[in-house]
Amino acid sequence: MGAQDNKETDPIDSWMEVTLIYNSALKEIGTKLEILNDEFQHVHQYNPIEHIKSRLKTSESIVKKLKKKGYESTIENMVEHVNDIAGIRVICSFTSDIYRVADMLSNQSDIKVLSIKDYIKNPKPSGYKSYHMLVTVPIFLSDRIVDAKVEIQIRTVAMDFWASLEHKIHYKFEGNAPEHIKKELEECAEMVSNLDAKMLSLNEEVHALDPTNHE
Ligand code: 0O2
Repeated sequence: MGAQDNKETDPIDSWMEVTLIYNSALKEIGTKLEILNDEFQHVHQYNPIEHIKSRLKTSESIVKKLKKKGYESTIENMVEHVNDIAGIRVICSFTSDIYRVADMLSNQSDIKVLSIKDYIKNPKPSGYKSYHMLVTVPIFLSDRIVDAKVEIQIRTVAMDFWASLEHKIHYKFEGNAPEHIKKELEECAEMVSNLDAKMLSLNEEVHALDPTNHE
């Protein structure tokens, strides 16, 4: 988090403050996404977003991540080195919607995009696919403005289905799942990609045949 312009800023120095600011950031981004979805419905008669899930990382998970990265558990290190204290997952119907939502959000003047990881174009070796954006959003407090980091994961319903099961398996076997399970997950990831591509082309075909479509 950083100061904006020349407004006064104090370091975030308590867990209560971290919770307040990151919760506010989740609300800000959540509202932006809902507005974009409503506007899209109004203009194009369909919703690119199926649903949105948001969560604040637990203190235990934050401490675990800091330890893994070799940092002491301080508020300063948390804010500096843990990028997903505030996390939002956006579930879309089609792959094309993912890029549409990402563009619409990153074009907003108060959003700063810090980094993008496109695991759809470059899937992880596990088969994981998702579009990750790390952004900051300004939070207007009574006496200052702070930029809060939010990790946004955007993926299709099918990618989300795969990631949920893979995440469960990963934790169950503490990262050492049997080879045959890993292989089957990779095969499922391939099926997910094929399914997403088929659903997208079907949707495009139906859209092109729609007599009410004037685009
Ligand atoms: P959890 O339990 O979901 O919170 P960073 O974590 O940002 O310091 P990294 O690992 O480069 O560094 O970030 P990346 O690649 O953007 O991944 C962050 C999050 O994406 C993970 O959070 C997961 O939620 C998800 N993710 C990444 N890779 C995989 C994967 O192979 N399978 C599944 N199911 N999810 C994945 P956490 O904190 O690792 O875990």
